[in-house]
Amino acid sequence: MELFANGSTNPTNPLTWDTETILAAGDTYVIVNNNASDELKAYADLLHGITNFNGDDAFVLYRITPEGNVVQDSFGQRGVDPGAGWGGSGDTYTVDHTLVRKSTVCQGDTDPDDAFEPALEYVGIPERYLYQPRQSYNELFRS
Ligand SMILES: [Ca+2]
Ligand SMILES: [Ca+2]
Repeated sequence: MELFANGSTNPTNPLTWDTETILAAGDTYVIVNNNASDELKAYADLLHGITNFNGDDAFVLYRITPEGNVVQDSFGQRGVDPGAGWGGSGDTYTVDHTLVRKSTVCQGDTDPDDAFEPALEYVGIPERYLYQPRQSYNELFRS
């Protein structure tokens, strides 16, 4: 997985899992920033700096094959600085919001270089759920 910060085409903070790392169907994998609160870290499968995201950065998830890296999913538009973030105002704005893939989306965005409109593939968690106590984290991450 690679992070493309602030419109860059050069990846930073790459994350590589062990060979044959497989996510079970229906499972989730939570990556939390090293500087997050202990409460949030408690939900992490992994602590990593690839989460240095503040709204205007792109992610690309690859499957590594002998023939090269194959894009499996992406978020944002690689090489494009959207200003503060993508999606304008509203719950799917990529700044200070939690976005969850729509249940109707059954495959990844395998073109990291085309235009990105988060509302097409994501549902935004309303801002009122930010900065809530543990109960809300449970609702968001474990339900
Ligand atoms: Ca950024
Ligand atoms: Ca795309």
